[in-house]
Amino acid sequence: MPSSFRQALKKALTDNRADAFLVFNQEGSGQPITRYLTGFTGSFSICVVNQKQQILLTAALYQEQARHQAPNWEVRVIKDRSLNQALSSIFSNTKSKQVLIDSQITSFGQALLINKIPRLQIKSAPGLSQQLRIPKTESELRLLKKAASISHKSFRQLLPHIKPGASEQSIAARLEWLLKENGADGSAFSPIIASGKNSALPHAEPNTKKIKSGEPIVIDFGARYQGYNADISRTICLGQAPTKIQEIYDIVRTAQAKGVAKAKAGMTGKELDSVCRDYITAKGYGDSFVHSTGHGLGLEVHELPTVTPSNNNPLPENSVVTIEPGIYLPGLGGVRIEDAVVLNKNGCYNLNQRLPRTL
Ligand SMILES: [Mn+2]
Repeated sequence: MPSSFRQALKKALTDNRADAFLVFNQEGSGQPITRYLTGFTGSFSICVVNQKQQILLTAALYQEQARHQAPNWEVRVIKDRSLNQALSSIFSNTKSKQVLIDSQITSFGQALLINKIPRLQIKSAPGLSQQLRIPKTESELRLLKKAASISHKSFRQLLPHIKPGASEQSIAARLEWLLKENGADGSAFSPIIASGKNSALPHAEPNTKKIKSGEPIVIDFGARYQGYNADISRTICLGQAPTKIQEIYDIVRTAQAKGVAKAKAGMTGKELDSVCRDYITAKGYGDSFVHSTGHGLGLEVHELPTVTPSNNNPLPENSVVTIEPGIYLPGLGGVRIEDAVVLNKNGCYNLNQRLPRTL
């Protein structure tokens, strides 16, 4: 756990008048924060952090892995799968304890389990585990850069295989294979290969449709490397693009470049969103830009901070956000261009600068 994070967590405990922070990692939502805190990558654990101790509870099958990956944590094995007993043993003294959880990643069942333990009281800090991870450390940035470079290489190798007659699905499959072949843990998410009319759906799922010449193809993909994700979109076209597609392409391309040029730490999410949105609106396509400009990127593909019209908070230094305006014309097609940038006081560093943006 980075020392900056430990300090922020201790402050959160004090601010919330809580004795301990508790994270359930059970098939999903608590995994990124567990990995961040401890290094443990398994799919079942509970972390308990208080001002003095850090305890990692896990199942017997994970004990070796947990001791290896989380050497600074006191690893305890949950016997007989009794979570209740395991938690009770940690909070065994008679004094009542205030336990801080992040309600966005704690299930109702998990909260009930805490509730069943006498003397434990729940305090909730929704989103805390993402908020504390917003500023990225040097080593996190290195992993994000590596995820980006694997993605770039894979995209370049994919291009010769995007030809008329190839199905969206087969291109998606090849891309996932390339990412792994080039050293990724895997795909950050199922790649979007959306051609023709499908490209007008921002979150289209690749299907058996075959690619044709003269269609826009939105490719949204990324590698995951040591847990850290890339998230990149490019729009390409085989042969001559129709006039309308070329027109919206140029608008999105300019809006995206403006966003990257203006992005810096200290501006609010709303301000950065408006850089792209106002330009697209001025060009007459405001209603066709149907999503937010961007989102945080790290151990999760979508995390805080958000680049949305509703985020009035300043974007912190060393936060990583995507800038991904798009225009979608139902029945015709869509265009999206997406890079992820690291924000600093004077501007930003574009993690995906090296991947060309041409239709
Ligand atoms: Mn994205």
